[in-house]
Amino acid sequence: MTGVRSVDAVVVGAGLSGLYQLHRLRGLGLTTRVLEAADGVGGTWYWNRYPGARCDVESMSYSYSFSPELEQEWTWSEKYATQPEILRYVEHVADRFDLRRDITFGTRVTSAVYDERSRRWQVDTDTGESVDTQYLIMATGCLSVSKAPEIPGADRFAGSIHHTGHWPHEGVDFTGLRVGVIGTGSSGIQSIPIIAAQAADLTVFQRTPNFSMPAGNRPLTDAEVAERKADYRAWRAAQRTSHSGIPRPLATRSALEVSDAERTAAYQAGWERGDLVSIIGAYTDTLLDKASNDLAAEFVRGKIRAAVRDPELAETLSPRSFPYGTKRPCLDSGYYETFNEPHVHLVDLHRTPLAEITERGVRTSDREYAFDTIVFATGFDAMTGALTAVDIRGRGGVSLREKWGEGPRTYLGLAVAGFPNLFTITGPSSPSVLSNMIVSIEQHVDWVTDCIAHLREQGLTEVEATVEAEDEWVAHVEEAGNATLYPTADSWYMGANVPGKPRVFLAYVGGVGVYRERCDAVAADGYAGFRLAR
Ligand code: FAD
Ligand code: N01
Repeated sequence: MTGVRSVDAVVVGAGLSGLYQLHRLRGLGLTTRVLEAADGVGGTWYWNRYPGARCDVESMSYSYSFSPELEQEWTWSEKYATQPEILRYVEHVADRFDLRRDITFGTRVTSAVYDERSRRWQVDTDTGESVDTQYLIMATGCLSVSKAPEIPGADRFAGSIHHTGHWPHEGVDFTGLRVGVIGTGSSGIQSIPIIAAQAADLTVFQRTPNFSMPAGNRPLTDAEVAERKADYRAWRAAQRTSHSGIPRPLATRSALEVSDAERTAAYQAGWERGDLVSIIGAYTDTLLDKASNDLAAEFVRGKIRAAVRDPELAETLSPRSFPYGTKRPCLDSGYYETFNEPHVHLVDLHRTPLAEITERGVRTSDREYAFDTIVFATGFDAMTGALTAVDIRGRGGVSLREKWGEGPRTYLGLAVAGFPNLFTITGPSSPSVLSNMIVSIEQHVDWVTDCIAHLREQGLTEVEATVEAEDEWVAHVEEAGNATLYPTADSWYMGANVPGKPRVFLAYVGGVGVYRERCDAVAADGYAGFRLAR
């Protein structure tokens, strides 16, 4: 469709964020249009269809809380649901709340320009459709712009190349093929055991080994589901005030205070529980104190040595270059054991770096490997990539890309000075990727909706973060991050995975409960740190 239409709000993205935002804005009576590049809803769960893709926050917690009816109706089948099940859930939500009629699919937003006179955004797309809107809400995702390995030659490879972040809908059959996988983050670690089970020969190219633990995935029992459903409201309330959006008793002691036997037992219990924060959260200082962290890291390295028969291979798979948890830990199903298979090979890119993709396969500094198929499990331009991919221009025609040239600057990860009536859902410098994201998504969407309701009630037309509030928030986020071990790792949290990206800690470590209190206080104080105009 071409031509310009006028609405109260444009939401970019129809993942978990965009769908809930649409639902809430409809509730306010705003005319809203969602623009989505994909041909369907789901965002992450639409695009990441690689084998083994699952959530790593338990399904009964990684789901919307806004509708008690929805949470009673839907029944998750496994501790960690598969991508197809999560996508079915998101599609169910879209249908149940009749969301699709306000979504334009197959449409990528290319630019958004603020007109200071009319106080409205003009949003342009790659289909020629333009939309004129008062509010622009970027629900574009923290992990939605995939990145390839930075080597030449992908276009001359005679076989097929697939990126985990935009996997073919029809799936990929690896049976009998020679397969190369580049990347050992969560996507690589989830997919490698399944690819190995099909492929004739699998070579994994590892630049940095990662810490992973068994997910302990299993079907949920009827009794477990019933118990959680009976108590869901209290559980949701606990999620909202917790640190990571995953309620758990808080550790009270340092790992350095307890005996070796006690500490090993605590790590072992965490290992057996198989969740992302079970070892990190065992002691107060895992992410604060290198000596404490080393104990957790060594525990996991011991597990790798126990799982992998060849000691040299086990050592190559053992992370030593960053503290445990400062790159997102992974949950797996048989990852380390896969390397005991005779047809599975590991290439250490620190010893022999990648050079190029050739017509036949992959060349490292010492030899060429021939493949039928190559998988890029090489991750994303996280947190800022989807926002800077759009040419967003605020007051005075200033571009967001330029403003963020040395790293993102936001107020609360929700708003940007110089960009009135623009909101970012789980934007940079909010807890976002350090949390159970659906908890953070709902909190942001609720806050934005309440803010817009306030503006309308008060007859206000413009809301904009002040430079002072933004500066203060950026400094606070940096200071909080610097008190932890996170900045010591070359992680995507630090922008370190994308060459040339400024090295800035991209999330807020304060925790979702503390952060929510801060956002609520800002609203209660008449939107302190924002300039509101009539
Ligand atoms: P997304 O799901 O990324 O949706 C953004 C949408 O915006 C996409 O559909 C995209 O196509 C669209 N879009 C972007 N730019 C444009 C544009 N310019 N024009 C039009 N459309 C655009 N988090 C957890 O908390 N727990 C988990 O277990 C978990 N598992 C994950 C597994 C994988 C494989 C990945 C990649 C991420 C995972 N995450 C997890 C993080 C996950 O991204 C979030 O939990 C959540 O799904 C994000 O929802 P969203 O709507 O904010 O963003
Ligand atoms: O991406 P990653 P991902 N040459 O960036 C390597 C979420 N998620 O898609 O570590 C060689 O983690 C790179 O090496 P290095 C979750 O938040 C969740 O796996 O940079 N190698 C790394 O090994 C996760 O953290 C789940 O040295 C290159 C890998 O590719 C986030 O999404 C599942 C390279 C990329 O790992 C991203 O995960 C999947 C190059 N040029 C994703 N470039 C769950 O389990 C990159 N690499 C829920």
